[in-house]
Amino acid sequence: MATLTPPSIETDEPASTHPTPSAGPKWAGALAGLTAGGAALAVGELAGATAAPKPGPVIAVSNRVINNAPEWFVDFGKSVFGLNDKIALIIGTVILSMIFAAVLGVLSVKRFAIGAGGIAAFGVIGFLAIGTDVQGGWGYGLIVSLVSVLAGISVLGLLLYRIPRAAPLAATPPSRTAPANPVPVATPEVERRTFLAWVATAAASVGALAFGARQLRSGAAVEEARSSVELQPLEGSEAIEAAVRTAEASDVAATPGISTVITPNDEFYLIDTATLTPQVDPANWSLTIKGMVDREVTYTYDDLLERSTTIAPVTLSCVSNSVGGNLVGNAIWQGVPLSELLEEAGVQEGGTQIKSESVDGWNCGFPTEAAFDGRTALVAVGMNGEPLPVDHGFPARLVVSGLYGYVSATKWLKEIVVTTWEDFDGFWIPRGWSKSGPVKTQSRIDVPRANTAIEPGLTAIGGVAWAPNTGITKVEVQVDEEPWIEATLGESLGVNAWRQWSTSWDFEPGTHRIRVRATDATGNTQTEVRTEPAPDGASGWHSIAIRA
Ligand SMILES: Nc1nc2c(c(=O)[nH]1)N[C@H]1C(S)=C(S)[C@@H](COP(=O)(O)O)O[C@H]1N2
Ligand SMILES: [Mo]
Repeated sequence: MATLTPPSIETDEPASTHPTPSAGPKWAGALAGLTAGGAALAVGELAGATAAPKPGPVIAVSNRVINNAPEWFVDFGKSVFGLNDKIALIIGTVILSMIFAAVLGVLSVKRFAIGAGGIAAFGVIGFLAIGTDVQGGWGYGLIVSLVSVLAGISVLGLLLYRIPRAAPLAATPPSRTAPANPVPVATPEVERRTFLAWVATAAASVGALAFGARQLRSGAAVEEARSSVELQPLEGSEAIEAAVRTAEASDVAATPGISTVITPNDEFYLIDTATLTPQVDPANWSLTIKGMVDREVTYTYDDLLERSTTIAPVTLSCVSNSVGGNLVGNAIWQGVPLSELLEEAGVQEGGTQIKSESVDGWNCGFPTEAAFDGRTALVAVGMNGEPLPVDHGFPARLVVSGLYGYVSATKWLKEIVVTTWEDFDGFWIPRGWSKSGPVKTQSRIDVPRANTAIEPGLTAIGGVAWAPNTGITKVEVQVDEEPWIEATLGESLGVNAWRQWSTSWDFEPGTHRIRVRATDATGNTQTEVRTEPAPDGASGWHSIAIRA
């Protein structure tokens, strides 16, 4: 009787290339397991790092072990790794986990459930360790373990799905008469390469995640160190605070929408080349002054904190700020005068340039003169009464009034080198920016906002103007082609700080142009000639259009 059973398949290979009991060499299983284990750990650590200082799975497990292990075990760890016991234990935990994961991977080639179950068991250990940790917690532990287990099982499944076959296709004797197989069949070599490519991709992602986790964690640690810093209470600060209060209480400051006298730290513009904000632990940081000096000097963070008795409002501006732009801010900086530190090092004859470098290798330079000509030039540790925010250069940065940031304001400062003007060009100089970077006098209209509609009638016009080192003495405003009118200036915080200005105008219905120009204390009025920011800062009058 004819049978309905399909014709038997003549190869011992299944039609699909999915993992089957017989498929996959041990080495491939081990690799899949290792990668999956790595993924589980990295994802768990990343999830944990977002809640730092709560411990991630590795630390939590290490803590459990260190709290419960016999002494001989801890000693063994120390003798093997020659490191402190905690680090040895962390490394040990990771290595043990990896061995376990590799074994699981080998077993999973036969039965995926073994691998999945093993990773889940792993997760339970992590969960218990985090749950019982003094800094951990059960809810947090559950989330971290769940995402970690999910990541591990997914990666294991993904890789096992692509595992190369253990037995080459040639196990089926080639038939001489059969036509060439029309379906392209992956050769073992191709399969092996594909699998390795998947492993490599997954491993690279694991590396990136682990790096991200480490970065997040060190960020949290540095933020913690920063929040425990106490700046010197200063006598001079009271006078400045009083001046700020007066300025903020003035009619000009009351103009709705005008920039504040002091730019709050979290609103202060941010510019740097760092892809990852440097996380500098002040305990392991110091500032060295070297180069053309009589003696090399080094200062710890505490040295600088103790000596940071100078406080000054300084408007910092980026050379890339276009006319009317917002890459400018006014803060009160607290620090040590650069001249003091340079004098201790003893600048030698001919040392005409102050080069400074950050922990992440960015650098810049300005004339030595700027440190000694009486302007505010600080190694700053404080910004608006707080330790420097991490983004703004914690633990220390340079602030030099009257110079754009790109030639002077090194954040995460590490080193100051006295050199000659000719011998060194800062980071931005070969990239098309001028070697000298004095700040150009500028003024900006904050309100009304450009390209908005206002009610016809009497309307406040206001903004800020700055001419660091010189000070602003006059701001004028022009509406359409009407005569220029002089604005009222806000209270001055000193020559280095921007100054608010305001006036008002009775607008007829229709579109209008408003322009502003400032005059500094030397009598120079801003040039009308518009230039681009490159190479040495934008010039020209800020001009806006509005509709009444
Ligand atoms: N380490 C480092 N410091 C740096 C920079 C940088 O890229 N790296 N950029 C400079 C530039 S161009 C400017 S305008 C100021 C900006 O400082 P802020 O981000 O605190 O506003 O920092 C300066 N200091
Ligand atoms: Mo800048």
